[in-house]
Amino acid sequence: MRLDVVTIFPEYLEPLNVSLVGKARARGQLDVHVHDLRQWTHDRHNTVDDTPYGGGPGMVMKTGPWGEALDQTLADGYDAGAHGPVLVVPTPSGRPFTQELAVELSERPWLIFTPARYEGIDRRVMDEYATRMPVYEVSIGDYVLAGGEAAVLVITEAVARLLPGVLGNAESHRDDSFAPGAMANLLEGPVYTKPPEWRGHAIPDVLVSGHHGKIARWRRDEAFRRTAAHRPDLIERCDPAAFDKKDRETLSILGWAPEPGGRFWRRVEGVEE
Ligand code: 6GU
Repeated sequence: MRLDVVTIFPEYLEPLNVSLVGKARARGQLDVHVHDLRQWTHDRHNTVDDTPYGGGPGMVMKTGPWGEALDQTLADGYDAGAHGPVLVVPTPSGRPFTQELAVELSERPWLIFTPARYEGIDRRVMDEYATRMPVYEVSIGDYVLAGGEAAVLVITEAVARLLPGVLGNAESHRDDSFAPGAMANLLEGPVYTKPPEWRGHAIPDVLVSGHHGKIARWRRDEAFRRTAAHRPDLIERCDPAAFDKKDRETLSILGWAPEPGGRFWRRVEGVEE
């Protein structure tokens, strides 16, 4: 996979040399190119922003530098044999970045990121490139960052670990929270390693019982417990038909019951946590 990032803070992308993404680069699984947007400015002050039409606070990133940057990034990539580019525009007003979108992006051969500072990029830049390639405007959560660079790091890490051969163990995705499959929509429960007792805290006995069925059941119950506590919205989205008898029992103990006639679960009032 080829990744291009155009930014006014190339040094912000240094973490792409570290850990999983850094190793994927070193192994040639990821071909990363970080570009300084200011190289496509032509004035003495390397200006990339200007005041917004219609007034209001803050500044807007200008069309000119982005247009030249993206034209050249596309031309260089195509020359190097890349194909099928997708433009990924990090913005708090984008669609939510989810595991599903990470999977979709991991299946593309070439991602071009345009992290913005200030109030964002002149709309016409996205409109122009949308005529040439898919454009994904993406938000990584319901909070506002000072710029999109940290979001590029987040998205890149989520995507890179899904590329074939990047994670050591191909099984490692299977139980991810948010992975499709049996545990879909459940968060992962707690994990433990040696020693069996630490500062008076013992590990749950079931984990050393050698009984794989009981261990799987315990893990699933813990996943329900954690999901109910941290992400009740995920429980509400579940189809009760997807649950077995013990799942229903566990949920009922946690204070959840099927909506009469509906497909959603709802919290029952008056049940203790
Ligand atoms: Cl992608 N960018 C910025 N600036 N803020 C955000 C975001 C992105 N996602 C959530 N907040």
